[in-house]
Amino acid sequence: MTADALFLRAARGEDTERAPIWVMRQAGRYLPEYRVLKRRHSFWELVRTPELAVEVSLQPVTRFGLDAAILFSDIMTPLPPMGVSIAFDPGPVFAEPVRDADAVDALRVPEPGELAPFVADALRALRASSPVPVIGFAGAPLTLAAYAVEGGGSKDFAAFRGFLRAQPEAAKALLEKLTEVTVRYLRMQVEAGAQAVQLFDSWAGLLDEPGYRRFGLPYARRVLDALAGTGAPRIYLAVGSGHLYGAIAELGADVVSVDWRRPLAAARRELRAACLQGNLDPAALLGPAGALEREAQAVLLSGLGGAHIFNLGHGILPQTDPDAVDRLVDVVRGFDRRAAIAEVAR
Ligand code: 1CP
Repeated sequence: MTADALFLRAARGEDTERAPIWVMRQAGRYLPEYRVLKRRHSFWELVRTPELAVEVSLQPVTRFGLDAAILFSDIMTPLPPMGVSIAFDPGPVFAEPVRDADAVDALRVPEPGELAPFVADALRALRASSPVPVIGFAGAPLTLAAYAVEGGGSKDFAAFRGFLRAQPEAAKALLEKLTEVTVRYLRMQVEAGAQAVQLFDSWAGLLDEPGYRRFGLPYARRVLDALAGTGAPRIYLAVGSGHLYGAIAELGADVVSVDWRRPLAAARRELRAACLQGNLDPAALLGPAGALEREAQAVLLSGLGGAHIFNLGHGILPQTDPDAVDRLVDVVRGFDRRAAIAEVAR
């Protein structure tokens, strides 16, 4: 894979001739070939066996001809080495939520070599076999803390939001440990071959701006700063976070992922990021072909003001028909950004 691959050029801020495309959660339950493997292996088995993780990572790249491969893993992967036990059903379920200062004290901050060595092995193998650039990823400290305190997924993370108020010192101690682990984990991924990294702050949008500035931004910024010297572009994603764009602009991410609630052209002014990623509503893949094409074209047009990586605004839905992804890839590949800019200028 050469350094001038389309995805990496866009991620570094270049206004490319066409928008590269990859899809969040591109490997997973909507793909029949994934479901075949899932009948024989548990989720953790797929993640912890490098040959299987590589096979799953490449499934969507091979099928659709996408412009980047993301390692098949989960944002929870670095947490068991810290001393917590997590099952998947299908989302993460913690054996014991982290709810007080003693539980935070008990968490270990493992050395890089103890942190998921199977991830480093999988990334080396993926880098060697992938025809396109390889993306590594981690959960942002705030989002990992939300799961750890809540004990799993939730619509509103009420226990976590209560914890931030009732035990702010314990919350900060937890965020400190998660920040250190995330820095080590992402550095390890870049050393193993990840050519870009995405920091998933999926639940940052639950907080108001003062809350985000206190419990989200400083920790995410430390993670991104620690990766700045590696040369791997750093992508930041926070869903439903339009009210935080003023703060997110201060993060210094190379790429900001935008969801469908905000048009890319408006987000570009507010975020001042060199490159935007997004932002098709994943539900567009559930509708008729004509509507999908129109919505995708609107995203492509809205992205013309600078570097753009085409993606969904959030993860692909499990009920998506893979043929719809094929149609989407055709639309994005067929869209000549230079010609479109000339057209708009006329
Ligand atoms: O096979 C199955 O049934 C398990 C479903 C599944 C899959 C396919 C989970 C459980 N995780 C994954 C893979 C995964 N998770 C990837 C794969 C790489 C890719 O192809 O994109 C990635 C990047 C993630 C990251 C992840 N896990 C996030 C951040 C992204 C986002 O959607 O905001 C989050 C929040 C998780 C937690 C998680 N893991 C799994 C589920 C179902 C969830 C959501 C739980 C919840 O909040 O309810």
